[in-house]
Amino acid sequence: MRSYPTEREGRGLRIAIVVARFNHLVSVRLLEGAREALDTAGVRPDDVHVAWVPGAFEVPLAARALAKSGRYHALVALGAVIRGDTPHFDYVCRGVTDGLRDVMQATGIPVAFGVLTTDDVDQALERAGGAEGNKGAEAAQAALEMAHLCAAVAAPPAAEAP
Ligand code: INI
Repeated sequence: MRSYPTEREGRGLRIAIVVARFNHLVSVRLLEGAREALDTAGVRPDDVHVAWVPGAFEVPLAARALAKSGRYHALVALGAVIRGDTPHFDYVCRGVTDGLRDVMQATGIPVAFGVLTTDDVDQALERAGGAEGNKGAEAAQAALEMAHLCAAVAAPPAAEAP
């Protein structure tokens, strides 16, 4: 059995981040986690492009445009959807999850999912640099790994293919 190597090196990769402004206090922490993780992995700051959108519901449309541009090896989607008293939460969650899945499937560009869906703001902050880590950083690392995997599957020289 041969496995594709797990690779999270950032040098030479160009990454787009789409971040929802809604629940801004949480979003900026997710963005900082993602930025730090990409920097640590070796992605050049000039190769990290950030697109702000109003809320999580708008994230898939911006992600689609960025993915279709052909400029990026992978995308990172960030935001926080926090449960309220109405079913609105469910519709926004479904919109962003289904939408991002569709973007990946339509374009073949990896989209890492760093959109929090929580019951309250404390749960969100715990996952945005608090006790539960930073899901923005985790999403950034997932984006790098998937960029390498997709590149390896698409174009391995025959002798090196698993
Ligand atoms: N958008 C979020 O990103 N998080 C939320 O918690 C949220 N809530 O709760 O309403 C939210 N709503 C806005 C939505 O994403 C759109 O921006 C808006 O409906 C305009 O299309």
